Amino acid sequence: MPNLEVCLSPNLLPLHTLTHKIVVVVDILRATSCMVTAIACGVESILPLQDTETCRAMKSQGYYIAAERDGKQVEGFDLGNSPFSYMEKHLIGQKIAFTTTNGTQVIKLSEKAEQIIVGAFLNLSAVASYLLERQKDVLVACAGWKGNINLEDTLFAGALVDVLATQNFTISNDSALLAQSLYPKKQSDLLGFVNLCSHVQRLKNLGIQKDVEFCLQKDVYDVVPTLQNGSIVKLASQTAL
Ligand code: 3SL
Repeated sequence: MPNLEVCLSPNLLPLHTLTHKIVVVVDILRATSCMVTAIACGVESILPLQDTETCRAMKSQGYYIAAERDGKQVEGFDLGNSPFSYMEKHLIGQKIAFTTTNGTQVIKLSEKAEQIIVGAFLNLSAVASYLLERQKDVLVACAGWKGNINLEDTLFAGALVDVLATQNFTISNDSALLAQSLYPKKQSDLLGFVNLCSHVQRLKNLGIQKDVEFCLQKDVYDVVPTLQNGSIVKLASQTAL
C-alpha cells in the first residue's frame, strides 16, 4: 500500500525523504492556483524560479515574466499572482518564467522527488485520480508563508488525504492526520474559515478578495500540471484533452 505524508512547512522538508515519491506542491493562495489556471487555460509551460533577477532575464529568451513578492506584482514584470491574469487569451501557447514568495520556492526545494505535480483546490479531483492511478508514495508539500504553516495549504492537504485514505493509501505521519482531522470540520464553509487566516488579511489589504474566493473553488479544472525538464507542463497523457 502506498504511503501518504504531509509536510506543513518548507522548513520541515529536509526531514522527509523525497526520492521515489510523488510530491504534490501546494500554495493555495495563490501560486499553485495560478499555475493550475495557467496550464488549464493553455499556457505552454511555467518555469519556476527562486529569484526575481533570474526571472527578469528570461524576458530576452521569449518568456513572459511573472513575479510576486509579499502579495504584490513586482515592478517591471508582465504578470503578478492573480489567477485571473493567467486566463488571458494572449498567453495561450506561451512560456512564463515565474517567481513567488513561497510557491516557487517549495518547488525548487522538492526537486529530489521522483515527480512533482501541482495541486490546488481548483484541480483537487484530477490530482487525487492521478495519484490513485499511479499507486506511488506521496508527500504533500505545503508552501506556507515564509516558513510558517498556513491554514489554506493545510486544508488542501486535508482534502487530499481525506480522498486518498478512503482508498488504499496509508497515512504515515501526524501532519497528514492533523490535516485530515481539520478538513471535514471546515469544508462546508472554507471561505468563512480561510477568511480568518493571516494571508487573507494580508491580501485583503491589497483588495484581492475575489482571488481568494476563486482559489477555494473545487474541481474547476481537470489538469495535473507536472514538472518536466525544469518547467511545469500539462501531463503528457493530458496534452490531447
Ligand atoms: O507566496 C507565494 O508564493 C504567493 O502565492 C503569495 S501571494 O498569494 O501572491 O501573496
